[in-house]
Amino acid sequence: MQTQDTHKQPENDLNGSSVADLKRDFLNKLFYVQGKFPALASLNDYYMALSYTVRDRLLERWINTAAIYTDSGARTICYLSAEFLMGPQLGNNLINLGIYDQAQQAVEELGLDLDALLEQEEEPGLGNGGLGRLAACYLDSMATLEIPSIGYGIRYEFGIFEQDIRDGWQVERTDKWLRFGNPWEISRPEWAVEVKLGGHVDHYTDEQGRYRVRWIPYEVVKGVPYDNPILGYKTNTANTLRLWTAEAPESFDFAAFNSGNYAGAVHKKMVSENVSKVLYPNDDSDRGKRLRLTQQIFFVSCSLQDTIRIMQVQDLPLAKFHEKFVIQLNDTHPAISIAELMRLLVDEHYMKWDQAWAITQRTFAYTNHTILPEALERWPIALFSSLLPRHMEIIYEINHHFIDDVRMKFPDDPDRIARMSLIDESGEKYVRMAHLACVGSHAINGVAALHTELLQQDVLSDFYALYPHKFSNKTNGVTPRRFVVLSNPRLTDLISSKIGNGWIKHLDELKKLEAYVDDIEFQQEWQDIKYNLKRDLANQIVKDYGINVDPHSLFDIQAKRIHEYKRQHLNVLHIITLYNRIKANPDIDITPQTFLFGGKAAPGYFMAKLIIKLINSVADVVNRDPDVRDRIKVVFLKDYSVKFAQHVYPAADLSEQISTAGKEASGTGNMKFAMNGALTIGTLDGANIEIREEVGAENFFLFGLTEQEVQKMSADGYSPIDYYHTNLELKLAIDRIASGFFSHGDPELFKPLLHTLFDRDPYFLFADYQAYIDCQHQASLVYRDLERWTRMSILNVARMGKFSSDRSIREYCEDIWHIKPVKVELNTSMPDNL
Ligand code: GFP
Repeated sequence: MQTQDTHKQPENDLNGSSVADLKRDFLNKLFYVQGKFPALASLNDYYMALSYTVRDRLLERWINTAAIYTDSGARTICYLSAEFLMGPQLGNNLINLGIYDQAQQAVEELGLDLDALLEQEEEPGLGNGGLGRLAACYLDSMATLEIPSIGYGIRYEFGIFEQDIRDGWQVERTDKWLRFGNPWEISRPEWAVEVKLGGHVDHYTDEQGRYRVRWIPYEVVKGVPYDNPILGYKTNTANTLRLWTAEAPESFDFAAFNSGNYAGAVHKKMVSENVSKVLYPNDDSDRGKRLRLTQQIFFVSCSLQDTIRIMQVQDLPLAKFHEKFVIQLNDTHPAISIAELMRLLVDEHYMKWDQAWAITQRTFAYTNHTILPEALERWPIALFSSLLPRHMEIIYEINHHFIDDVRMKFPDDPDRIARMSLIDESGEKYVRMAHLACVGSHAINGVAALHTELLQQDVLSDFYALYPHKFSNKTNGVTPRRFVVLSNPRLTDLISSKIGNGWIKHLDELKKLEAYVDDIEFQQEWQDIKYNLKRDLANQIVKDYGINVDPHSLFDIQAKRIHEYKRQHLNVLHIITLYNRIKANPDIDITPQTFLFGGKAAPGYFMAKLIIKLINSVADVVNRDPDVRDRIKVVFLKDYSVKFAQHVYPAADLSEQISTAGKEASGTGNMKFAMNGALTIGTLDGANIEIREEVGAENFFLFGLTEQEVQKMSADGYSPIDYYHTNLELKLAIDRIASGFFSHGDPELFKPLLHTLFDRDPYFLFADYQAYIDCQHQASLVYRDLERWTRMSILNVARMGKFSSDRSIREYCEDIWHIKPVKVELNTSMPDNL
């Protein structure tokens, strides 16, 4: 139960938010929107009725925010992202509106359970992982900080697949998140735009003798916007997330129908709608390249046309585009916008190239999220030219000017020019999207200090040499509203009872908790909360998997996308090592430990899928072996999602952040776990480094090679097999897998995984193995001293202030966007007449 104090209802409400008001409106929505009466109503009807009740209260703020932004012509940040992993909306909106308690009471008085209604929500899984969830956290912070912003993305009909586990393997199922409707969105067909694809380009002189360019497309797709309100916490600001759906300009071809071609009559509709049909999985870069590039130009073009429409509505000249808008590119997926804005300004609005280019560069800013070479997007020239012939010309032109600049600054350096060119000509020709993003933006940032340093020194070092002033670091953050207040109300209430609730908006205030770190009573309450959360998760696990786990055991959790660089298989090697120790000495004294995994593997990423199979195979053996006597348990939590994550972060004791140093750009799960009182076992990678700096080295379980050591080892010639031959426990663990012990005697099953480890071990598992085992051992010993562990846990939470996404957004506002908050008053009420 949330405290009244934490979630006080805001003033000036048009729609009352008393329990009686909410009950009345709820029944009203059930009747007049869902068209149901209680005897026929399903749980989903009740969820919809409550959502519409809440949405009315959002709309009032949304309309007022839009009115003020329109009147003031406020400078606005457009956050362009191919992914927004929003998570369920109802609970978050109740928290941000400050009516959680009233809603809970209202539905209880009607004989319903709020938790059951919250569970009913299908979450919009419009993202793969960290990148999309970061975008969602940033929207929350921008609204909370009263920053005028629009999120632009794609309304995928099918989001990230639902994950099932069959015989230990991942099986993907279509995510039909829209099947029962989405009460939060409002479609705006009147603002639909058209996007051209394919065809050819005409260069000609018009009647007045002016040089003009005309793109004659092969096809046109219509983009229809769906708006979602993004309410800030305890503020009147409600910004917009505008997601585009693809439609055919004409959905039915009468001529084809009349000639008896019934399939042909709807063919175009089908082809067009495919554009926003499905979210592409990460790490699956070879699939559907053409469709993926189409998705990118589709949402980018729709969004930029929309910004121009807004300029027109507000009567602003296009010459001031960069003053009105700053556009943040969330990785390279929207980087094509640089060429598209040029096209719109030059071809469609007849602006001179130089002026358009100056506006473009001043408008865009680019965030890089990875240095993994396979994730740096590039498009084959042939594909690019056939889909976007005009953009290809524009990119050549940009490149031409750019290369002149490089030549001027670095004369006689053809290698540098080849390295930096927007076109990769080393073999088959490609367009390099990261290069386009760097050239066309005025700011470039990484997402944690180490990552930015690596960008500057390595991946983008040539660009850093050319434009040092463009680079800065913006360490990621996460919203404490969703990931503490909503996910962990018990901890929220305990914290607020001691230090007030200012921390929810000013996370630095958590520091005040340090005064209670030695308070025995407070420690006890802290432990009780953690225990109860673990027990709740344990109950869920027994219900879902029939596996009993002991809430007293150390809950060790690794929850994130499955990837070799994230090293879930290193975690497995530790589990097997513990198992081997028990088998060798059944009475060995070990700390009972529960290992939980969650995460999806990209459907085309075989090795990641094999890792899931390995986890489940080891779980099968370990969980059943009577010698283990329940001292270790392993569970793979299927279909990890934002909704489920909200139950997982609060229940963790130990958070696994064990990527190979230098590979994880930042990580944000590491922050969510630590904010909920988990201690981290991790490498010096991404934001782990900064988390450790903040919480103190003594409150963090550090192990493993540093990034520089990894580099050196790689340069000197790393030989994983030597580790295998010299480390007995490692050998034993690997041999167990190789012998078929975990695969019903089949020695072939895990061979591809083992082969990679023996052969190259590109992520240095063998090199880090012993340090990880030792560090795990140390953590398990500390866990036995509950008071010490609790102190560390409290200090972790108390020192997490830096990792609020509010801090990240403030930095973006000050250093890159130059945007100030705009206060929204609730002045505009429903008109009496027109
Ligand atoms: C990527 C990076 C992470 C980073 C997020 C957000 O995540 O290290 O924290 O972006 O910046 F890999 P994924 O989208 O790849 O999960």
